[in-house]
Amino acid sequence: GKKLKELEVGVPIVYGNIAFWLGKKASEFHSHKWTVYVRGATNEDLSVVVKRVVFQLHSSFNNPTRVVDSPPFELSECGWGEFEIVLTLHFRTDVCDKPLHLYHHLKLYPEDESGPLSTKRPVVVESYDEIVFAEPSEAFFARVQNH
Ligand code: SLL
Repeated sequence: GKKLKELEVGVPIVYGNIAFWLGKKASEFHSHKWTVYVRGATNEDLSVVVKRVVFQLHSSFNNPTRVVDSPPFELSECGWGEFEIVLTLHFRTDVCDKPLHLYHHLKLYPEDESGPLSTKRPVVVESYDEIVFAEPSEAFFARVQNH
């Protein structure tokens, strides 16, 4: 399709994790419940650009490659350890053919200064970024404008 050569579209995103310690319900291998996610930084609907997010987990999980095909683009699990998660964003056909890899270090354990462990105070770690699409297709540009 036709491209709009002079333009670019920037999509602000936030990605990261929230983790709760399970307290009395904690067991050796399931001490925390966590969710890893990517979303629009000001809560815009990411499905305007993203069609699929693949979360690559540590090999100690069953089926460590998790595919999410609709928003919210997030994944929840129980575990005990921290590791790097690769989030691969696949874009809608008229947006971009090339997938984008984001790297997030899952954090479960709070820093020492933050006081005693609590099931009520989650650990949250987030990164902000902007995905910039140069020379957007007309169809894509029309869609973001109408959104
Ligand atoms: C570590 N390098 O040694 C890391 C690996 C792996 C965490 C952490 C699996 C949970 C389950 C899980 O939490 N793996 O077995 O269901 O700290």
